[in-house]
Order: sequence, then C-alpha cells, then structure tokens
Amino acid sequence: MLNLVLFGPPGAGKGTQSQKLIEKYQLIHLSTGDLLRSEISNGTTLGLEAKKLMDEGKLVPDEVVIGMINNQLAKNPDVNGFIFDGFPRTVAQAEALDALLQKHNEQIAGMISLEVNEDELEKRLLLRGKDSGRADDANPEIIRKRIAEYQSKTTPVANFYKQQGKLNTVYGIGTIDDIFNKISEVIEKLK
Ligand code: B4P
Repeated sequence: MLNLVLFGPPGAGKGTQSQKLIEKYQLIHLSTGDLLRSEISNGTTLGLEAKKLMDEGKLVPDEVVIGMINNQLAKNPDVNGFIFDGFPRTVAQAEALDALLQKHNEQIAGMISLEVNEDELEKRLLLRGKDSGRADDANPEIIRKRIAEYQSKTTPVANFYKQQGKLNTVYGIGTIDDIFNKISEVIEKLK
C-alpha cells in the first residue's frame, strides 16, 4: 500500500491537493476534518461535542479522531493506500497511526508538508469563509487560534516523521496545478 500523510497548517491546500491525488493514484482520502463535519451534519453525540471545539478553533481530543481513523482503516482493507489529510495533528496521533498501521503490516511511505506563510493562510481561509458556511473560517480571530494550535501542537508531528527519514517539504504557494506537480514528483520517488 502507498500510505501518505499530507501535512500543513489550516488553509495550506491539503484538502484541495488530496482531491487531485486520490484521482491520480487511486487512493482513499481520509480527512479527519471531513469526518468530523459529517458527524456534525448527522447530529451525532460525537459531532455535537466536536462542533463546539472546532468552532473555537481548538483541536478535538486525540482518542476521538484516532477512533474514527481506526474505523475507516477497518472498513477499507483492500485498497491501494490512504491519504491522511489533517491527521495526525499531534505526536500522540502520529504514534497511534504507526501502531494501527503496524497491526495491518503497513506503514507510512512519506509525509508531504505544504509550506505556506500565515498571511496567505488567513487570506485563503477568510475567502473560503465567505461561502463555505464554516464558522471556523469566518472569523480572523478563530483562524489565528487555529494557526496557533497548529504551531504549538501540530508542528512537532513534522519532526516525528523527520526522525524516521520520511519528511518531504513542498512550497505551497502558486497555482494548484504547479503544487500538484511538485507533490506528484515526491510521490513518484516514494512509490
Ligand atoms: P480541517 O478540515 O482539516 O481543515 P483545514 O485545516 O482548514 O484545512 P483544509 O484541508 O480544509 O483546507 P485547504 O488547505 O485545502 O480541520 C478543521 C478542524 O477540525 C480543526 O481546526 C480541528 O478543530 C478539527 N480537526 C480536524 N482534524 C483533527 C485532528 N486530527 N485532531 C484534532 N482535531 C482535528 O484549503 C483552504 C482554502 O485555500 C480553500 O478555499 C482552497 O480553495 C484554497 N487554496 C488551496 N490551495 C490554494 C492555492 N494554491 N492558491 C490559492 N488558494 C488555495
């Protein structure tokens, strides 16, 4: 299996690039943000709890997202691989993912980290907030909170994969197609 972690701050283009990558490489897209938003729209207890945290720009507890990923791995046994988008977001999640994959004799082939500066992130998310209806995209204060959560809790995840020799960085400003081509070049070397 080809298992990839697509990494980067909120608004870096993870969701956008994932859509193109799953088509090219026939992978299953696992976005914890999308999974949580689907729980919210279905009105589940998990969704109600997650909504409050997400609307404030905070991370949802590790055990909640790890449980969701575990379910998705079990549901998709015979696939080419997965793109993990927005997961892992903490070192505890990264350790849990390694352990889950190991149970299936699988591992992460590489992490692709999209690098985008804070001004550009804020601009993109506010723009999306105009028509996405996402409360966490509508307010500059919440966007800054999400970026701060990323810097304190999520950036150490890059180091986790760097220590395993699996970190690949890609500059994330430019056209969506140019960035996609640069990511594809990295993936060709990982295959
Ligand atoms: P996510 O849904 O993961 O959302 P995100 O960080 O905002 O990134 P996303 O992938 O959607 O945006 P993209 O960069 O593609 O997380 C939302 C919340 O869920 C978190 O704050 C947290 O509360 C919770 N959560 C999720 N996973 C969790 C976990 N593992 N643990 C704990 N909590 C978790 O795109 C952004 C915008 O930029 C789009 O409008 C796009 O069109 C635009 N864009 C993309 N590429 C561009 C380019 N090259 N140029 C210009 N614009 C571009």
